[in-house]
Amino acid sequence: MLDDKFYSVRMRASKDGAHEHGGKHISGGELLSPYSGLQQAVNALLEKGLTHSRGKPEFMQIQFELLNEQIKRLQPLTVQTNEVESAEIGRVLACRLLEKSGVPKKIIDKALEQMADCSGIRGAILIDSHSGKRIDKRSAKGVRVSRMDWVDNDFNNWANHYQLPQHSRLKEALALATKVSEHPATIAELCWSDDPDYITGYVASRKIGYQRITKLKEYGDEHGCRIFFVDTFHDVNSYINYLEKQPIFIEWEEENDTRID
Ligand code: PML
Ligand code: MG
Repeated sequence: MLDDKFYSVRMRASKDGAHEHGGKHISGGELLSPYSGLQQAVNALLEKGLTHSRGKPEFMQIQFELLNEQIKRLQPLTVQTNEVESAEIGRVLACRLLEKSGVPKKIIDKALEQMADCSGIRGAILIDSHSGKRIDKRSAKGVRVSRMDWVDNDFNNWANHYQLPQHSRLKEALALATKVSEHPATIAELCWSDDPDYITGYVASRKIGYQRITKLKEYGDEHGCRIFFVDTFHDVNSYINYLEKQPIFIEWEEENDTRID
C-alpha cells in the first residue's frame, strides 16, 4: 500500500435526539482508511446510516482520526452456520455453545436475566464470568468496539471460498468477533442484531470459532444483544482500551488458511 498512515472512520446515527440525549440508536459503523480513501469511507458510512431498517436518522456523526497505534493483522475466526427452526431452539444452542467456550451455566442465565434491563444499549455489555455481574460501568452506551476493518476484496475471496454470503453485515460482525476473541480476557461473545429484519446471530470464542445461529429472535424485534463474557483475572481497563483503541485489520490468504474442516 502506498499510504502507510491510516485513519479510523466512525459513524453513529440516531433519531429523537443524539444518543447522549436519549435518542434511539439507528446505525453505527467502523472503517480504517488511508488518507486517499477517506472520501469513499465517509460516503460508505453516510449511505449505511441513511438506509437503515431501524428508521430514518435525525442525528448523525461521522468522524475520522489519524491512528498512531500500530495496526495488528489477524486471520478471521473459523465460521460454522447452525440452522435452527426457532428462536427458542437457537437460544438453547447459544447457551450450549457458551458453556462449551467455558462460561458456567449459572453465569449465562444471570447474564440473560440482565438483558431485559439492557435493551437500547448500543455497545457491548461486559459480564464477569465468575460473578455474572456487569462490569463495564458504561450504562446505556456500553462498550463500542472500534478500529477494525477487512478490505472488501479480501473478504469477498474468503466468502467465496467458504460459500458464505458476501454481506457487509457478516464481514463487520466477523471482524469484530475476531478482534474481541483475540484478547485473552474474552471467554466468549453472544450477539444478535437489533435490526428488525435480521434474525441470525452468533456465539464466538477462540475455542469454538464463529458459530452462526440462523434464528435467535423473531422478525420485527428491535432488541439486540452483544455480551462479552470476561475473565476478570485480566485488567478490565486495559481490556476496554484494547476493544476501543487497538486497530485491527482482518486478512485472509487461501494458502495461509490454517482451518481444518
Ligand atoms: C448486527 O447486525 O448487528 C449483528 C449481526 C450478527 C450476525 C451476522 C452473521 O453472521 O450473519
Ligand atoms: Mg444494528
